[in-house]
Amino acid sequence: MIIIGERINGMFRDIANAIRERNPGPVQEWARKQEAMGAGYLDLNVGPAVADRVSAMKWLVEVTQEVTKLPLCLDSTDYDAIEAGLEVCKNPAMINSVPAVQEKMDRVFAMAAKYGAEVIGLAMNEAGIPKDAESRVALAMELVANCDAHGIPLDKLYIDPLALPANVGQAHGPEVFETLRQIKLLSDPPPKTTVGLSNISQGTKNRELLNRTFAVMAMACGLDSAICDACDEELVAAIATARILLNMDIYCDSYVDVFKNQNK
Ligand code: THG
Repeated sequence: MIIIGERINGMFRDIANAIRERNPGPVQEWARKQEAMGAGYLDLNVGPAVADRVSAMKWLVEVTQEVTKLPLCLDSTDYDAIEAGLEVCKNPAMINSVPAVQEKMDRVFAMAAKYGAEVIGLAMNEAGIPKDAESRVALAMELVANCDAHGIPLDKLYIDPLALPANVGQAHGPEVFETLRQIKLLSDPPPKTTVGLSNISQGTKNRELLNRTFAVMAMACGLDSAICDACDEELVAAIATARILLNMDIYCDSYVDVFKNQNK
């Protein structure tokens, strides 16, 4: 399972300040730290409070690329900001994200085809996030059809069934797991899957335990990636361990890497 590091997000005060002051230090420090912990992508989100999202996203991409070659996951509901980021990305990026809303899919999949980007498609539409797995899968199918219509290989599409905080959306948990299982039956090759892992524990106690328990349960349902805290060592260890138990690492590489400095 691929870790998409969540930390370069204006939701965090240090990153919000860094963006406002155009101070690359904290952004580059988190980029290096997340890469060292094994992140495969870095999520970049300018946050809710920024004045000019277009120039902020462009700046985030530029300063992040100065210190890492990791692919970037451009996280915004402002597609002008995403496009500004794509224009300056040196490597193919991931667009985060598009709901199953026709005019948004038209713009985002066209942009993805133009820039060779991967896309996260959200299992939601104008009516919001459905309660049950069946409706989430129906929206995933719309995303698959639109992705295919733009000639984008389906394994460049990541479906996000949308994980909600366990304290307000407990009933969604089993529906998310069932959605993950069914998505793998939608097409050949099937789309990939992702989830915003830390959503699960927002506003709860014992956040790390909820996050890592959800991660391994979702992995058993076929989760391919997660936007998550790459610097949570216990989470990284749990993911590496689940990879072994799911026979994803023939040579147990990620397990050996994570535990190489321990003699237990
Ligand atoms: N799906 C997709 N993209 C996403 C999400 C998703 N991007 C954003 C988000 N959800 C995933 N990223 C985060 C990042 C941080 C937190 C949760 C999800 C988080 N932040 C602390 C909090 O809210 O308590 C902030 C604490 C602080 O301010 O220090 O939990 O679902 N496709």
